Amino acid sequence: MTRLLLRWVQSLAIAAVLLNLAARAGRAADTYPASDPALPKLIEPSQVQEPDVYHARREALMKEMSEGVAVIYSEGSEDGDGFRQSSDFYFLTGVSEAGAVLVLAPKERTHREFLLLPSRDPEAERWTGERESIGVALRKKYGFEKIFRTGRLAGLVRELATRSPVLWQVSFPEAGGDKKPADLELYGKISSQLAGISTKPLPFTLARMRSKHSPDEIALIQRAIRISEEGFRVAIQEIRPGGFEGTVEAEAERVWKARGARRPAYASIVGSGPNSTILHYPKSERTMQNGELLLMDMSAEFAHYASDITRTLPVNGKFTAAQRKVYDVVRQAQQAAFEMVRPGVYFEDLDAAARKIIEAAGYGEFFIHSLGHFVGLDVHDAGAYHEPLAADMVITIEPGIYLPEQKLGVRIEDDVLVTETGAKWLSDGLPRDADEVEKWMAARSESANSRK
Ligand SMILES: [Mn+2]
Repeated sequence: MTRLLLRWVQSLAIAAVLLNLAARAGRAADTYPASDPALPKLIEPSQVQEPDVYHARREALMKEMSEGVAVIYSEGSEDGDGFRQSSDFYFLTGVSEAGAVLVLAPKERTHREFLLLPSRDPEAERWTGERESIGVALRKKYGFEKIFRTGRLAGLVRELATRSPVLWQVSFPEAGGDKKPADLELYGKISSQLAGISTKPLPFTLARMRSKHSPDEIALIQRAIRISEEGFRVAIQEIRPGGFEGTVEAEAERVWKARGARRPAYASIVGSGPNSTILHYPKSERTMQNGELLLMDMSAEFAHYASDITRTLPVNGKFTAAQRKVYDVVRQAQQAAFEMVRPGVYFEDLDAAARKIIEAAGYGEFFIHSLGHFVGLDVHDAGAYHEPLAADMVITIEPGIYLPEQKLGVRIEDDVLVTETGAKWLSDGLPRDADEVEKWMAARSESANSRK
C-alpha cells in the first residue's frame, strides 16, 4: 500500500517536472517569430552540429587544396565563460578541445583527414573534467576515422608530405598578431628535413567558405539575434535618469544566458552622454542623466555564432531636437546602405552610400569607423572584404556620428542577410526609426508603471 502511494507520488512529481519543462519550452518558443528558420539539430552540451556538417566542410577545403597537406591548429582560449574554440578550427571540426590539431591530405588514398588530440593528463583533468580516451565512441562523436595523440603530429605530416610535397597555410593569423603561426613553425621544421617541399598560401579560401552561410548557420545567427533582441527589450526597462549603465548591461546579459547563449559575442558597450561618443566604451559604470542619449552595442553569441546590434535611445524617452537631427541622419545613412545590398555590391559601395548622406548633413568628419563587417562564427567575421558580396552572407550596417563636444554619440547597427535578389533585415525585432523608438520607450514606462 505504502509502495503504491509512493509510486503515485513519484509519478505526480515526474508529471509536474515534465509540465514545467514543457511550459518553459513554450515560453521560450513564443519569444521567436514563427517565420524564423528552425534550428539545426545541436549536440548537447557543447552546442555543436552533427559531425557530417564539419566533414562536408573539410571535403570542400580539400577539393580546393587538391594536393599536399594542411595543418590547422586549435587556437582557442579560456574566457570568463569557459573555453572558446578558435573559429577556423571549430568551422572544420566542431571540436571544442584545447590543443587539438587537424591534418588534411587530399591526395591520400584511404585516410585523408586526421584529428590529433593532446595526451590525457589525469592531474589536469581533475580540474577541467575528464577527457575521453581514443576509441570507437570518440571517433563516432567527432566523425573522424583517424584520431591520434599530438605527439605523432610531426611524424605524420612528414610522412604525408613525402608523398605530396606541398604544405598549405589555410588559416591566417589576425592582423596585428606578431607571433609566428604554429603551422608555419611546423612547416619550417619539415622543410628543413625534407628537400623539395614547398609552402604555399591558400588565402581567402577558408574565409570565403565561412562568410557564405548554410541555412543551418543562418538559423543559428538568427537565433543569436533574437536572443539579443529580447535582451534589449528587458534591458530598456532600466533606462531612466538616475539609472545605472551597468544595470542595463547586466539585464541584457542575464536574458541571454537564460535563453541558452553561452557568452556575449563581444564586450558589451553601454555608454550614456559623453560615453556614447567612445566607440568601445568598456566600463558601463556611469549614472545616466536626464536629457542624454544611451548607446547600447551589446549582443549574444549562440552555439558559437555571433550577433551584433546597436541601439541609441534617449534616457528620458524623448529625443531633443538636436539629438533627433543627428539620429535621423544616421538612420537615413543606414537605410541608404541597406537599399544597396545585393549580390555583386562591394562593402566600399555601401560605405560610400552611407557616408554621402552623413557628409551632406555636415557630419562627415564625425563618422569615424567603417560601415560594417561580416558576422558569423566571430562577430567581426572572416571573409574576403575586398570581393563583391554574395547571397547567404550576413553583414552589419552600422553608421554612426560622434560629437564629443556635445557629449552626443549615435550608432544604429543591424544585421542583414544578403539574399539572391537583395537583402533582408535579420534584426527586425527592435524599433529603428526615431518615432518608433520614442513609442517603444513610452510603452515601456507604461508597462513598468502598471506593474507597480
Ligand atoms: Mn559591429
